[in-house]
Amino acid sequence: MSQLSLAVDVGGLKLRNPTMNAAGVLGMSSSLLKRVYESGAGAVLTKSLGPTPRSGHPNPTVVAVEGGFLNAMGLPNPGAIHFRDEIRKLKLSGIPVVASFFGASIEQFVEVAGVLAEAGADALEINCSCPNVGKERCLLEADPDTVEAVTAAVKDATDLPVFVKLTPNVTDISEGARAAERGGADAITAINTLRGMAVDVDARRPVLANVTGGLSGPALKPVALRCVWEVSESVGIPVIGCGGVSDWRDAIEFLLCGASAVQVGTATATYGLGVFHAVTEGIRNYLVENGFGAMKDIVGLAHGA
Ligand code: RRO
Repeated sequence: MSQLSLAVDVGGLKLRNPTMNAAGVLGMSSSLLKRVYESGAGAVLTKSLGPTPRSGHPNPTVVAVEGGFLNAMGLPNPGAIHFRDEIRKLKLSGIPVVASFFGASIEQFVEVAGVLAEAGADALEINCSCPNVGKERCLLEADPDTVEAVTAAVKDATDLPVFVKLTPNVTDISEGARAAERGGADAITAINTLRGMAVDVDARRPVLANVTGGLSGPALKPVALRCVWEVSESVGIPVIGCGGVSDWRDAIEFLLCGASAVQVGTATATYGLGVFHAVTEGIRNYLVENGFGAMKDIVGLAHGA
């Protein structure tokens, strides 16, 4: 096996390879995230953390659908302050940590960012794209002006790289991407889940207690690829692809569309943690077999010269 390096710098965050777990997947404890890193991820992401503990929505919160899952977790999390020790434990092991976080106001975003930076996070991912809660709890699918203002306020409050995770539940995702870039974002994560629903024909009711949820998994991949394509044509900062990455071919598709790194979520449930090693080694083999000397050589290649 060739040892071509897959190391990458994503908006100032240096990674040994371009894979991470998606926020919300396996991010509830340092022990799980340590396993993610030991399984080969380049960095780990926490579950989205807010200013106070939240228990989330009532069950059922997850349902398997054609090509993936619908979730309506409702932002369950222990609160940023209670998660500080988990971040510290990961840092003691030298693991790059991206802290995903949210707030109901710009002030809350800034407050939580401060807690996570102080705990030792290496980068922050602003979640202003949760599909499952109202605007009063998270700046839901935030409009471009709000994305810009939140990003600028967080960037003012910290020296850490700041990623902004965007929602696909808008007409034009490039507006949100440009707004994040104007606010000073160091990278864009595209995309969060796509709103959908499932119906139980026997109960004649929606399956999820929340009625709607966010679609993840292979069914989301074509939408995510399109979003990465459009975002990478709209901004000059790196893009992190997220949505339906299950194997190395999916990852290569995202890189060709303009992503510099990928996040893996649903596939960890389908294939287990071995997916990180399989994706990175598959990328490495693809580069070597096709005569590329570095990963950056294929980022955005599908856009043409
Ligand atoms: O917790 C959730 O319901 C959730 C979040 Br915060 C998110 O960003 N995306 C998602 O699909 N679910």
